[in-house]
Amino acid sequence: MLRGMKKTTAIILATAGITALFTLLLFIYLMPTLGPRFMHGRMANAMPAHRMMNSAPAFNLNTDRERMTDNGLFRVSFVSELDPVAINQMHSWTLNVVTADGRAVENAAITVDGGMPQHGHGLPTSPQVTEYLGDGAYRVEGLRFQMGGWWEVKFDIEAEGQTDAVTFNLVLGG
Ligand SMILES: [Cu+2]
Repeated sequence: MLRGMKKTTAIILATAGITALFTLLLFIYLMPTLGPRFMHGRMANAMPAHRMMNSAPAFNLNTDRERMTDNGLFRVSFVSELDPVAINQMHSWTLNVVTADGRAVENAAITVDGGMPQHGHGLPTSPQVTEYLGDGAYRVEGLRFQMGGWWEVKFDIEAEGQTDAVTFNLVLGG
């Protein structure tokens, strides 16, 4: 009876130990994926690994400020009122939209989206195109980036009965 209980206890302890070990290993394994999503606010300036990820994307990003839209309909460029773009400052961009052959795109309906792909969060503000300035130029207000690292800013552009999108990459310090 006593020996039986000891054996049961030993089995329970062994099972608990192995479970704990596997949970720990799984946690360590998933940390690079889950960490930034749940803890990046606190970790942003504390963890060297996170800072490294922020400042040096592991692959070459296209950070051109003039790009073709995904389906090649429009050529889009932007000029930031705040240049170089710095964190924690609300500012505006001027977006220029022309057709593939260089003709100004008038009165397009443009929406703005974006975020940090490595952190799984979007923009902290809701930037809007507030004014058509003429000659294919649009005023984008309300841009702000709250931390350094890789940001995407996406524009959906609807004009002349067609829709296309363009994504700009920014790598911000800080
Ligand atoms: Cu972030």
